[in-house]
Amino acid sequence: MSLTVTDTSERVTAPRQVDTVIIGSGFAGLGAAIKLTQKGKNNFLVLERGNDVGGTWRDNTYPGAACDVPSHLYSYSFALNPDWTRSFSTQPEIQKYISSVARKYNVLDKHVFGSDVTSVTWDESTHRWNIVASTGEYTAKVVVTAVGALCEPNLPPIKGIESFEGDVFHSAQWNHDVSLEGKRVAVIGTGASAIQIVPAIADTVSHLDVYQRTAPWILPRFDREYTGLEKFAFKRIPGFQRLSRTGIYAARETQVVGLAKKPALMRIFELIAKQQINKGIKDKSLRKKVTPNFRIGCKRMLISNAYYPALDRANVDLVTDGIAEVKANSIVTADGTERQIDALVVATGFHVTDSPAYQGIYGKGGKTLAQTFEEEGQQGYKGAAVANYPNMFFLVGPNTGLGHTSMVFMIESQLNYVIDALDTIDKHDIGVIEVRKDVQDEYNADLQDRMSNSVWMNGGCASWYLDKHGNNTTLWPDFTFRFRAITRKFDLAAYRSVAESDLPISAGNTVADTDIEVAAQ
Ligand code: N01
Repeated sequence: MSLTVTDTSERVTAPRQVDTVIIGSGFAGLGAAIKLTQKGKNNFLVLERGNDVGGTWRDNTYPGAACDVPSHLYSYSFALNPDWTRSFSTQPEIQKYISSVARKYNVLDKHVFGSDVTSVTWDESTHRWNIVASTGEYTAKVVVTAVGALCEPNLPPIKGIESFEGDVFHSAQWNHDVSLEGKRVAVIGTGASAIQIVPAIADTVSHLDVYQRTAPWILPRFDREYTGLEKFAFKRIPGFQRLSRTGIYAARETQVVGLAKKPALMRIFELIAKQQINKGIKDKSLRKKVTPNFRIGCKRMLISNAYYPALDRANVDLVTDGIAEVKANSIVTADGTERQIDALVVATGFHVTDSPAYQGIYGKGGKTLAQTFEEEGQQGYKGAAVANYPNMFFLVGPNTGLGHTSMVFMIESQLNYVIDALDTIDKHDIGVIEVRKDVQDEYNADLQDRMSNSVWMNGGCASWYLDKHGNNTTLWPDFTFRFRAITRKFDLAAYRSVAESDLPISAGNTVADTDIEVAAQ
């Protein structure tokens, strides 16, 4: 469910000039809008391609969609919600929460909804970013990109998939106009989305084929409704909710020891997950098929109590032979078996290390962020800045992802950093600021060094955590409180900057071929 918000879409003719443009309004972009407003930095806009806030939680409306981090932690620290109905909230409740926060903090009028950003180009003569969106053109001194890692659906290049004549949709673009009742359905993928979809539709469809390429590790989901007494305590007993949040945070943080430092310790989780398999599945050959062959944690650990029992149903088949071809009404696997279907759900994840969003960001010298990441790997500094992309800050940038706890914690850490950066820019009248490449390189060398003992690098799996260079450029390889510590304050010394008044031409002039060499601090 998404709350209706005022549609502030507008079409502008001349470029609209603002201090800051935020792209995207999920947890990160919305958080940035709130923090900027609280700081009195009101000359900003949020360009959001959807018609509501919420980002991935607005888009992922598939049956069974829910968070695998408890909501008392998966929420803003400055907007705790005592009314969560259960420990692991469902998508509608999370979306309702995000919408209510946007209203409470009065930032909806800063949003330009329906604003699909097609290019963001650094103008070396004006020292501003030129932004082209479906709602018009904008210029900004600073751009904060908050597009998220899970926003561009990955459609698999499976032979013949375009010739399928039934209903077909990606998990993040669920078509609610299509009823799956009584239909023969196939789900491709067995990741976090698929294992929520499968049990949610298994008793509605007539038959379900689940196409598994790699078996995931699945742990129990300790989900339950909160009692009236608990909800009363969350609301009325001072500190109770924050204490509960801290307890969840601390318990989850212990996983970092196994994930990032001593993968052998993860065996204990494998034992628990194997019990889960035995509990949920009677058929021994099926148990074997769903048992992963890599160390738990190498790919994201999933949680579900309903997935294995769903696979064990008479009307559900797990198909482990690779898909050779999709035909008009069927899927053919490598062994030649053809299975008839009426509808196809593609739960194959997202473009994470190769997001199309990077193709439209043109930095110094006209190089796209996609090109930079292609050549150098997806590297940044503290997940917030990338050399050659001046006056641009990233939320949920490189190496800020997590496999064990709340992304909102990381987002709030980054918000501290970016808002402090904007304060620093104002305080020192900085016109252009850019992270130093040597500092960025040193930061990444240290990051990959710390990553080297982790389960993600040694767990024996292929995952979207790694880029094509074999580096893990998505995850933070340490305790999250360490990330909080390094992002508490903006570190100007890591950047080159030049004062607005020292720029060769003042912003707003458009003299061609003026190349700014950003002066060393
Ligand atoms: O995507 P995934 P997702 N042919 O990339 C398979 C978050 N999330 O949408 O493992 C056949 O995890 C692929 O197989 P393999 C969470 O961060 C959170 O499920 O690559 N199969 C895999 O099984 C999560 O990590 C929640 O071999 C193909 C699946 O598709 C992220 O979103 C809920 C294929 C993709 O799994 C993404 O999850 C849901 C092909 N060509 C999601 N290509 C919460 O609860 C891919 N696959 C918070």
